[in-house]
Amino acid sequence: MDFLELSDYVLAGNVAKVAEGTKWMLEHGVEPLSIINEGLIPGMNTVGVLFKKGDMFVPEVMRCAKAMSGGVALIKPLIAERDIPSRGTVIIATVRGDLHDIGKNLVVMMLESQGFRVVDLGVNISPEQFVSAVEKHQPQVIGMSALLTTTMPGMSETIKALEEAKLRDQVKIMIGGAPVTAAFASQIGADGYAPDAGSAVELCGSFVA
Ligand code: B1M
Repeated sequence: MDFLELSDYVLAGNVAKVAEGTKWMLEHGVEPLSIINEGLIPGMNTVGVLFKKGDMFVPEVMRCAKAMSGGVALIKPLIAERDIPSRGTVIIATVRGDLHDIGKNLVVMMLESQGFRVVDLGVNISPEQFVSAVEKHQPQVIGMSALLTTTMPGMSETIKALEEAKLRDQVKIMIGGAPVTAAFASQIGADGYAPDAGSAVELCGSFVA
């Protein structure tokens, strides 16, 4: 088993082989962080590229993310918190009145696999809940998802609530979801729009660079 093989198993979404390979490497003294950085993450990077190009679809991406998470779960207990490099904290949720979470969950998985700490508030999240979460977790980025045209106004209401709470300047705001556009993002004063999970990771990366 080598890093390339492990990375290929992530790309194939092979949950059992990723777990087996990760265990084998740990038993053979491979440094835990290297397994993540040189084996698991490169596989997920390729998944992100293929998904963005439309060469991979949601169920496959979910399976790859599950395979990767299985490997990470075996390694996490062996690494002290401080050794895990974090690129920053992202609070993410689907806005008030909206229960769609498949796309948002994909964004969460991709962000986590790329080294962000993600606080996922879930679905149907009000502006007030976003404000409390920002006060609590002090994130660098807030991500809002909406799949219904009727819930998109929840995004601008959340931005207004953050302004009123004097928290707007502390965070970058990313929005996404099928009916959302870049024009809407600039209209409501968000910092960016991501059309898919791969782009969301790129956008967050640019925010924290
Ligand atoms: Co609903 N639904 N739905 N639905 N649903 C849509 C969105 C709809 C377009 C279907 C249609 O009519 N053609 C329509 C919305 C119409 C509109 O407003 N324009 C609709 C409707 C009307 C409804 C209900 C009102 C139906 C009813 O009850 N009468 C109801 C509303 C419930 C509510 O939310 N209050 C409803 C319910 C549901 C289900 C519960 C059955 C289910 C959701 C299950 C779940 O999420 N757990 C559901 C589903 C599955 C869909 C469709 C079929 C698929 C959505 C999806 O998951 N796509 C959808 C039709 C469609 O989009 N073709 C539809 C796959 C997912 C990977 O894509 O979410 O776009 P997406 O995410 C992408 C990007 O958008 C982006 O990255 C993701 C990955 O690339 N992205 C972000 C998403 N969030 C992001 C956040 C970011 C960045 C990028 O930064 C923070």
